[in-house]
Amino acid sequence: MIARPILMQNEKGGDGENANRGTSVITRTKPKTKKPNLYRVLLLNDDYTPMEFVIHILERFFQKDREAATRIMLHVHNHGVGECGIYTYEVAETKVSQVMDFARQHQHPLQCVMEKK
Ligand code: TYC
Repeated sequence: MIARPILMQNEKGGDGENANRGTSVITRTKPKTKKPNLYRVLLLNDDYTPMEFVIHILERFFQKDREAATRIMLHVHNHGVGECGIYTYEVAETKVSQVMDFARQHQHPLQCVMEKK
């Protein structure tokens, strides 16, 4: 880890009278930024939700074009589960709620879940 200077106090420079008198530089050993925890949002297969509805979900809530949406839907259909996207906790939670609410409104049993990466 690279120690980076973060604060320099009371350094005046110039004629030398005040330069660096009683001052110090402190450094941090940790980077200031932290990687956020990321979560996969997954769709689960079922026997009843229409393929076209799942494609619509992927376009509407996961910004997929028709080709990507169709590919993901078929992956879920053939393998039982598939990834819609990877997001921070709050975004993933919102996507899951939006999908579950929309599916319920249309009386489809589609299931959407999130899992920590
Ligand atoms: N298996 C469904 C069908 O044959 C299609 C489907 C795909 C359902 C993906 C859910 O997450 C899903 N109509």
